[in-house]
Amino acid sequence: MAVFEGTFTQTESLRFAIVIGRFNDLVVNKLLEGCQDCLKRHGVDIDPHGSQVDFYWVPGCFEIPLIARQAALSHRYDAVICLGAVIRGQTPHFDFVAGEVSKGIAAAAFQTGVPVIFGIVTTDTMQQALERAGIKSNLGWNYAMSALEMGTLMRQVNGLTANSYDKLPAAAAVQVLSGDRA
Ligand code: INI
Repeated sequence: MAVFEGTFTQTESLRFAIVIGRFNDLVVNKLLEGCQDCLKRHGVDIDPHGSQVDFYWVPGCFEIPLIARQAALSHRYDAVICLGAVIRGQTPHFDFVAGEVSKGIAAAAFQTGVPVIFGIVTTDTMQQALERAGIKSNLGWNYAMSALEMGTLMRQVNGLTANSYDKLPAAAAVQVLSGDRA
């Protein structure tokens, strides 16, 4: 038998999508900074014109799951990182937005077989959100770590090595990523 664990090394062939909800952009831009900093320090080229990270901007958290699912379905990414902030103090429909984005992100991962990281800060106040986005710690960093860990773990689970996606015929890659292949 074996132990499967994600790693934080050999990241040069990993590919990520980052889906970002603009709403509460003071918080969200700091989460993005933390996320990019972590990826970069682990050897990922975060240049949007490079080959490892694509960025998708959407209006708010409610829109994140749709784009995250489509990005995952494209089979271009090892993991999709969703970043957003839902703050209770500023909206009576906090529960709707927070509920939909969490359900939607979970569904996107299950439906596609691609890790989709829940990088959504949900707090009662703007102060609490800012504390989690850089004043005390920056959860954007943690979300990037989760993406590295899950992306590399998923390659192992699917029996793929560093550059295998590029070597697979497109149809086989689709089957692997959707979990159809034995
Ligand atoms: N979107 C957020 O990302 N965070 C919020 O706190 C928020 N509030 O407060 O309402 C929010 N609303 C916008 C929502 O995500 C959609 O973009 C909008 O309803 C259009 O569909």
